[in-house]
Amino acid sequence: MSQMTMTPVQRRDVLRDDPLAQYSRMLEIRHFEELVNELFAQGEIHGTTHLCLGQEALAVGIAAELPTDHAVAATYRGHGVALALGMTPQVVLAEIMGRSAGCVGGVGGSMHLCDMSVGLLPTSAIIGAGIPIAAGAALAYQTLEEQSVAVAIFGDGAANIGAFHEGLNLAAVWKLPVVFVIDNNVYGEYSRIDRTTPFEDLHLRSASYGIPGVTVDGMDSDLVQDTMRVALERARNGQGPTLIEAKTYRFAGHSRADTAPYRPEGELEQWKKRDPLLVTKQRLLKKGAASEDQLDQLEATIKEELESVLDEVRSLPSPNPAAMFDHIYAEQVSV
Ligand SMILES: Cc1ncc(C[n+]2csc(CCOP(=O)(O)OP(=O)(O)O)c2C)c(N)n1
Ligand SMILES: [Mg+2]
Repeated sequence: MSQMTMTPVQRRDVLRDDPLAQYSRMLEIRHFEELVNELFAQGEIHGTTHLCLGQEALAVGIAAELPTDHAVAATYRGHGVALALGMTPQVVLAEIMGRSAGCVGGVGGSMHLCDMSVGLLPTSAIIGAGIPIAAGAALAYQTLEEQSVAVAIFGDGAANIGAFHEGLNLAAVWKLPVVFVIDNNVYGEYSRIDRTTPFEDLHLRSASYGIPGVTVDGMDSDLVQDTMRVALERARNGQGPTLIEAKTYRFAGHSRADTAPYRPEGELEQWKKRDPLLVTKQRLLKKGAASEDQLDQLEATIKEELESVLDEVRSLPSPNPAAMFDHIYAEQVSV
């Protein structure tokens, strides 16, 4: 059965112990992002978008280990996390293309994805905002004595913002069941990390909060999954938060108009040698899980399926302009 016709919860469950399903989801994310990139270039999508090309293994490694009743706070670079957690390409693309069948009715767009059936809290464009929100979700779990754990996924740039300190400090003091994941993709907007941050090994910051800090190769979904397992176990045992730093790399620019001319020569090429799709494909071949032909066929099928998703989404209606005033709450104060 194709993953694209499954429900979000099924799409999540299928990842757990199935390396081929995980590879397939990584391919889906890669080609989904490439499709979105093309649609922007053709003027079929408006606004902006932030692609996660090259960061597929982090999203899938986290999703493979996390049950659906655990909350995740992610960012505007969130298409991959949303698809990995289980949201369907149909619903995510409909949101990005401004169709009313999108996850928030087509009025939110690329940066505002959400599906509580798989634990995805609304993604946010405010840097670091997800950190205290995840700590808050964890406080709710702790107070209600639930077994769930909250996860905040955010960038290296976010590790320089006040909310990072506040969220980690409070979570550490109250031993909240939360995992903080820094997606260290080397860049914050148009600046390389060495221009904005005194050192690049951001997991070392955990020492300031008295919590474990670990680093993981974010290009390898298996290693990400293993690291998540340990952090989740700790959180469930009442031992509090863990700071995970995943070393990744942003293959595209910051947002759609950015061609990233500021990268040092050869840096992108160097990282591409460790493309997460390549890492996983080589492992699958080595294990004999599939032949090269089968993996190529899988990739071709996913591309075709995404093309039909696009046809389907193109035919869907846009929301009525009045829909932008739905779900907005105001309190009138009389004087
Ligand atoms: C509070 C806040 N300050 C500044 C910005 C502008 N801004 C948008 S993206 C970004 C860079 C964030 O970099 P990082 O956290 O590394 O995430 P990445 O884009 O690499 O995923 C900045 C500063 C913002 N959106 N919110
Ligand atoms: Mg970054």
